[in-house]
Amino acid sequence: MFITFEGIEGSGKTTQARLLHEWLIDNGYEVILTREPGGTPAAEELRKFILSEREEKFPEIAELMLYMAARSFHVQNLIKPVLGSGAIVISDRFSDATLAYQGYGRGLSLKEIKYLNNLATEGVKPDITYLIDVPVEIGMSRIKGRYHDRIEKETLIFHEKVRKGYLKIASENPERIIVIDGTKETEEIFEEIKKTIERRLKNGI
Ligand code: T5A
Repeated sequence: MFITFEGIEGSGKTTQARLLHEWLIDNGYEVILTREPGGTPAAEELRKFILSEREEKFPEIAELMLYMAARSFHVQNLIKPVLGSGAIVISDRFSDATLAYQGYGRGLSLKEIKYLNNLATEGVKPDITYLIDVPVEIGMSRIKGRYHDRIEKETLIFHEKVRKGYLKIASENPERIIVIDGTKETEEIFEEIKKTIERRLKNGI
């Protein structure tokens, strides 16, 4: 089973991905928690490159290609082998993030991103995606005061576009993407996630 978590900055997706990881381990499942960009040594190096400030202009196309390159390392060297071994993979962000950020946020072609995603993922798709949805002001207020990377420093308008993009992607993939109200308490959100996962595990997906 391949589970992904998505959402804007400060939505609480990392918190929920960690809780689910712990809960599955406690229940005897073999499961790994990974993230994008990152997850393998090469992809983590690319993450540092992508998210750090540079003196020269960072072309949007270069950004897109680097996310895809990181995804390719991640899929080939970690996600595919682990899924192949029968274990569960939880990824904090995956291909929907590129559609939301580079597509809806930056305005790059959705069609081209879908094509590149298909190449980078080798057709690997999540079985379930949790979109933790919060208004941008709430997400931003939660991460106030900590270091902000290159993408987090984008304008509120950019993050609004990303949020709307995520909701659009969810409306187009209702069988895969579960939208969760991320403004609730952490424990309440996790109870909701746990219920859907228990059902899926019982039904064998
Ligand atoms: N990106 C990524 C792209 O542009 N394209 C791509 O293709 C991909 C893969 C990656 C960056 O790259 C971009 C998106 C990102 O800008 P990241 O590390 O995944 O970076 O992204 P972040 O959004 O920065 O991840 P964070 O871990 O910072 O944020 P989360 O996961 O949304 O939030 P979390 O769980 O760490 O929580 C943030 C704070 O809120 C609190 C937590 O305790 C924490 O302090 N919190 C809550 N507070 C109240 N109520 C709740 N329910 C709470 N849940 C958590």
